[in-house]
Parts: sequence; C-alpha cells; structure tokens
Amino acid sequence: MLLEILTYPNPELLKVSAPVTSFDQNLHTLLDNMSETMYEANGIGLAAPQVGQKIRAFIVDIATEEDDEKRLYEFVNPVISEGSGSITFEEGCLSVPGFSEEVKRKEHIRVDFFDRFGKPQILEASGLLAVAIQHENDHLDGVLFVDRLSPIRKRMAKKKLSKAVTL
Ligand code: QAP
Ligand code: CO
Repeated sequence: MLLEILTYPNPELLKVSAPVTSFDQNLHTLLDNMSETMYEANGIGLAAPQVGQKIRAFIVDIATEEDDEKRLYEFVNPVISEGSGSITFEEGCLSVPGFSEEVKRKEHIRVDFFDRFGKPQILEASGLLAVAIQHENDHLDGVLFVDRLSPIRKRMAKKKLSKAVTL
C-alpha cells in the first residue's frame, strides 16, 4: 500500500520519534509499505515520521538504476557512533521535493540497530550509504537536511522554500 509522504513545512516533521517497542506484524507492514512508497517516489531513503509514524525506523536503498539488484536496508532504533572523516554530498529529501543542497557529514560511521525481528545488528557504512543513514536518522530527531546548512545558506533555502509553497 502506498503511503502519503508529509512535506515541508509540516510541523510533524520536526518532532522527535519514539523507540520501537514491539517487532510485530504492524511494524513489518509499515516497513513493507514504506519501501513500496519509497521506490514509487524514486527515493533512496525514507523514515517512518515522513509517513506520519513517529517511531524510530527508516529504510535505505542506494542502488542506482545501473545496479541490477535492490539492496534494501531496514533500521529500527538505530544509534550512530564512531563517525570519522567528512563527505559533502548534494542531498534532497522526499519531504522537501524539488530542492537540493550540499550537506557535509561524516564519511564513515558505525550503526547499531535492530532488524525488523528485533535482532541486534551492527553495520559499518561509508560514502553515500553513510550519508543516507545520517540523513534518515536525522528525521527520527525532527531534523531536516535544510537545518544542516550554514546559517546563510539555511536562510536562502528557507526563503526559496517559503516561496515554493505559496506559489
Ligand atoms: C535522502 O532522499 C538522501 O526533490 C533520501 O523531486 C539524499 O530519496 C540520502 C527525491 C541524498 C542520501 C543522499 C527528492 C525524489 C528523493 C526530490 C531522497 C525529488 C524526487 C530524495
Ligand atoms: Co529526508
């Protein structure tokens, strides 16, 4: 089932999400619907709060069209640690359609998380995958990539976005 993606400036996107407590069929159905919604929207990442569910879960699939197979990662109650290096990437967001800006993040990260069955997992990620995980993890804390810009570029971005919604 396709889900509705909340878009900027919806205040729900600015709230902090709560940890997942039961790894049940409800969670599995939500994750399945999220991946269907992400692929349909040509996204590479989607967090539960973007579809109105304020729980700490997100999905990422950075496979491009040239890549044959999909590699869907599901993260529940993730904790990012041991960040190193830095990488600048032009980011977009399904909740901020039609807008992109360069954001600087950690190049290498370690993520401790749970899979959909509640089994603890550890992933070491670099490059685009690390960028995507940090971007999606921010959604769980109500942070959008626009908030990661320098104060000047943030002001320019908000001005541009406020025009886009009123037009
Ligand atoms: C987050 O972003 C991300 O404006 C996922 O018109 C971004 O899937 C992770 C999208 C960059 C890593 C690097 C945005 C699709 C999708 C748009 C997305 C649009 C259509 C964004
Ligand atoms: Co996003």
